[in-house]
Amino acid sequence: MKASRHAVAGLLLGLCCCVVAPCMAAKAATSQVEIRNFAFAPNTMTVPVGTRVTWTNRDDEPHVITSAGKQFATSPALDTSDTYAVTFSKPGTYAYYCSIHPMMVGTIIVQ
Ligand SMILES: [Cu+2]
Repeated sequence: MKASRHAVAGLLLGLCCCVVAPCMAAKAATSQVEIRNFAFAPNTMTVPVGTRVTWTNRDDEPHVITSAGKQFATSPALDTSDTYAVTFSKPGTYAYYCSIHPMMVGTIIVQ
């Protein structure tokens, strides 16, 4: 009985490794930027290549994520609690701003 229990436990562990590990390996890194009080937080962020960055608008005003160098597509106007995500697959420095409030600027450094 004891041996078979171990066998079952081993089987379950084996299953977990097979099922979970590839899933985790395939999952890209993610990072969050909050838009709060007319500012991006964090204002400058360094992430590894392949990271999916998600902006979330915590203000009551709409904001638009616009790439300063047209390196990624402009977001739609984000209402409160709306999100916009960009996956950065090439190294570089990605400056962006809010096209409604151009004094709102931020930078994603991908390396
Ligand atoms: Cu704005």
